[in-house]
Amino acid sequence: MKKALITGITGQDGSYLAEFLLSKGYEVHGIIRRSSTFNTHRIDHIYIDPHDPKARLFLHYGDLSDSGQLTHLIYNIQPDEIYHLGAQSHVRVSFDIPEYTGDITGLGTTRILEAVRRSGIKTKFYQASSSEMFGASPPPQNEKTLFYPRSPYAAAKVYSYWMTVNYREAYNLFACNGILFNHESPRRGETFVTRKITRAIAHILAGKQDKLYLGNLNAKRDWGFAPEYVEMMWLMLQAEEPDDYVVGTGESHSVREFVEKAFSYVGINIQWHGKGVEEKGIVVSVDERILSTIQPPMLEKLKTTILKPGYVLIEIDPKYFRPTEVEHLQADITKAKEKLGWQPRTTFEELIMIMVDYDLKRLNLKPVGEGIKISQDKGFGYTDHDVTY
Ligand code: NDP
Ligand code: GDR
Repeated sequence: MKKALITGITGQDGSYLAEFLLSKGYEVHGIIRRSSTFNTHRIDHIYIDPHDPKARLFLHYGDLSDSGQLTHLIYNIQPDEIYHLGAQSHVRVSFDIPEYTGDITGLGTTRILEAVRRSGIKTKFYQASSSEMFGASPPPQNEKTLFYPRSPYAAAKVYSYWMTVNYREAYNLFACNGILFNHESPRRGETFVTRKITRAIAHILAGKQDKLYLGNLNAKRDWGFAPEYVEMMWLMLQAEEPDDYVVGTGESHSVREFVEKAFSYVGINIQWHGKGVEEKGIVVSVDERILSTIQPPMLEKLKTTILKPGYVLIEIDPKYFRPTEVEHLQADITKAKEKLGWQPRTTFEELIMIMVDYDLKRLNLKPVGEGIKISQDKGFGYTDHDVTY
């Protein structure tokens, strides 16, 4: 049985990757942080008591700032593959805590690489590199595009990228960088823009929120579906030779488009008025479709308050602007397609439907339905867990 070690197992990608590796027959070890509140909700459904002989998922306390424990774990577990996904992963937050971000997102990678080298074990290593490293370099971006980081987060990821390349060249380590463009899912952290929007829609329809405040609506991203991207992480470590790959969809859309499509999926049509920080998203019409998702008493209330033409539903709050922004990311995935035969299978529109439906279900609202059907057809192992945590 192959053994994998995942840092960041409690995050969006870590949870999908753990599921995927368990389905491939792996024994999976994950590093979790001590927290005063539970932080394992994304993996609770796959965890079984380690005393059970069937257990194949094991969790260990550790932190990317603590090299002693990282070395101890790597030496004792002796994983065949290490997936290093742990990071302070929020770009906006990295401007507030640049030093911490450098320590965890940057130096954390070196701590793992050194732990591998010093423990002398034979393992393969995956580094969660990011399209943010391309920053101001114009699209489309591929493996040869110049890095031009625009945040402390991106600078830390560039450092980690090159440390990974260096350990490959200096010590012959089987080490790969997956340069992943934005990927989302019902498990996406709630402060990233896609999930913030889909979650707000559910809260608005449940009568728990009456406005959505956003930052830069013009930024363009290449948004894909996270469960497909973790398969690519695994594929990279199964290749003959270690290499670096760009992973994305090849399509790019603005935050504005995401907002419009997500709201129109539940029947709320938005039009934009004004410019810059004065811009507002105003309800222009509400389709019949919305009637099916909300219970009558709430529907009547919302119809007289926020679900009526002219209501200002979206406003700009400059606190969500970044001191330096990444305006346009769009992947050129030629290499991933040609060398590893990987390609994305979920469209932008499908991704939005999936995320909105799961957020509606979470608040006990009736999902529109297409998103749930698409995710089930894709067989990505959605369980009740995805709507109850
Ligand atoms: P998340 O933010 O959802 O997860 C981050 C994980 O890192 C969590 O498990 C978190 O633990 C853990 N972590 C944070 N700080 C530490 C620390 N000091 N010590 C140990 N673990 C820590 O990120 P995603 O799943 O979205 O992304 C996974 C990786 O891929 C990250 O490195 C991210 O930067 C990178 N990436 C993500 C992309 C995306 O679009 N999602 C695109 C490209 C790269 P806890 O749960 O306790 O907070
Ligand atoms: P990003 O994701 O910075 O690309 O990093 P995020 O969803 O935070 O931002 C995407 C774009 O949306 C704009 N935006 C807002 N963003 C947030 N979070 N909140 C808002 O209210 C808002 N309004 C507009 C942002 O300015 C930005 O342009 C993600 C993370 O997962 C990284 O870890 C990963 O490396 C990259 O994707 C690829």
